[in-house]
Formats: sequence, C-alpha cells, structure tokens
Amino acid sequence: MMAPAAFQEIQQLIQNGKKFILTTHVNADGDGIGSEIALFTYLRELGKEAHIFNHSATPENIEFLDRRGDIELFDLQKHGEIVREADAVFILDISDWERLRDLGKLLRQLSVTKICLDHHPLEGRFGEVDVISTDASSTGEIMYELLTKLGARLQGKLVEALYTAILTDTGGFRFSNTNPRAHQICADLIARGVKPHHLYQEIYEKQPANKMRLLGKILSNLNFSPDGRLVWFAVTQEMLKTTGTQPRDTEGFADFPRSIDGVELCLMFLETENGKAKISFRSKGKIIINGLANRYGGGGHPYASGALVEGNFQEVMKRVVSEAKELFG
Ligand SMILES: [Mn+2]
Repeated sequence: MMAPAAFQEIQQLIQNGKKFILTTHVNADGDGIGSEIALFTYLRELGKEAHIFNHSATPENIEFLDRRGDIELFDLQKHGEIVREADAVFILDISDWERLRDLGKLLRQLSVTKICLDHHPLEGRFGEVDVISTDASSTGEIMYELLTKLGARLQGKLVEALYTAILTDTGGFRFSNTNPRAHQICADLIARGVKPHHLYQEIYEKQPANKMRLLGKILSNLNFSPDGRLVWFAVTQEMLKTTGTQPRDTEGFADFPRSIDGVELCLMFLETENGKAKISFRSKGKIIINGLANRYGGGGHPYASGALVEGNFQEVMKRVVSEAKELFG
C-alpha cells in the first residue's frame, strides 16, 4: 500500500503543477510504457501539460498503446529546456540513474521534484518522493492504486495501458511475481472495458514470420549438457542475416528452451554487429545466475541476468558454458 504521506505529496504536486515529465528505463517494456501512458492520459484529462521522454524506441508489440505518437525519444538539445521548466518528473519502473541515460544526468543536476514509482528493490533514497513496493507485481499495479486514489476515470486507453503493464510484467500471469492483487486489479480493468483477447493478440500474436523462422533454427540446434540441466544456443550475425531478422527479434528467446522438462538453466549467446557476445542467463529457479553475470561485467535478477562480453565469440561461449556447468556443483 502506498504511504498516505507520499500519496498526499503526489496529489499536491499534480494539483499545483502545470508541466510534468514522465520517463522509464532504457529498453522500455510494457510495464514502463503502460504506466507512462496511463498517467499521461490522466494528466492530459486534467488539462496539464505532460511529456513522455524515453531513451529507446517503443517495442513493436507495445506500439498500439501510442498510436498518437505521444512518446518522444529524449534529446538533450530539443527537450532539455522543457525538463528544466517542469514542475515534477515521474520516473517509472526504475530507480537507477544510469538507466535513464542523458535525462538521468540532467535530472541529477536539477532541483525539480522527482517522483519514483517502482517495484524493484531500492536501497536508500532515489527521488524526492519514492513509492517503492517490492510486493507489487509491477509498476502498473502501483499506478493503478495511485490513479484510483486520485479519482482518475478508469476507462478507455488508460485501463488498456494498465492491463498491458501488469500482463506483460507477470509474463501473462505466469511469473513468480503474479499475486492476488494483480488478478484483482485486472478483473477490475476487464470490468471497465479491457478486452483480454484483444490485448493478447496485440501484444503476443503479431510476431513477424521471420522471427519464427529464426526461432525454428535455434530450437533445432540446441546444445545440452550430458545431464540435460543446462541448455545453450548461439544466435550469430549469419543467422540474423539469412532470416532477415534484427537482434531485438531475439527478445524472449532464452525463455523457450527453459520450458523443456529437466532444464534448469538456459544461456543465449547473441553475436553483436561488432563481434561481442550478448549473453542472456535464464534460470528456472534453482540455480542463481546473477553472480556469473556479474563476473562478466553484467548483472540482473537472481534468475534472469545478462552480460555483454568482448572477445572471440566462440571462445567466450565455450568459457561461459564451462563456468555455468560449475554452478550445478
Ligand atoms: Mn516492471
């Protein structure tokens, strides 16, 4: 639950302010963008000036939330002045300045009030107002609570955006962060007009055919450890070229082999254009892998981490696989 003091502060800031900035982490996802669109819709209805500044393009499957093109890529030259004049900045689904890139650097120098809504753990303080709820499934869940308390009209685009946030961050209500509250909120959102099958189709059933061809190649060439608990695969530049796909098309691919019975850990090695290895570590929940990711200069959650490693692609793969095998003890 949101602390009453934090809520009152946010309520006052919105009431008294005229101009607001909304942002989320680099490589924005459905939760960050859904939360932004929901709050943006509310602020605009109040007649406030609001801007959404992000640091990377909206993923294709979330673009339907932004048909009007309200989300802008942050450009220090173009938008710096708007940020300086803002009454408050909402930072959603993230409490890490680094992942706010240029905007993060600018915000740290400014005295503008920063309000952080996030469900990732935070040590210490981040903004002037922090609403950090690690029990929440998603930032969308926190945003629902905020908008409900503020008396927002929960309908249309706003409810679709909140539903998208919760649906995507819980992996369609499959991940361990799925909780009763997430279901209760989504039930309410459905009662208020969300069509689950419609959003499901928008988000999950508009995949490009090329992406499926690439996935087919990958799934027919998986490597297994002798006991079948570790599985790994490579996505080379050559594979991307022959299937006409982009690196971003591989998003979520590491989750597929993990669904094989007996597999505990899946590693995806994506060869970048400049020959580096972008590694995704996905564990089913027994093997903790962010330690290994850290060793390679990466990081993340205990069961879902990543790292970007320089060096000969095949050699990096060999080395990381052999270190991953050691995690099984
Ligand atoms: Mn999230």
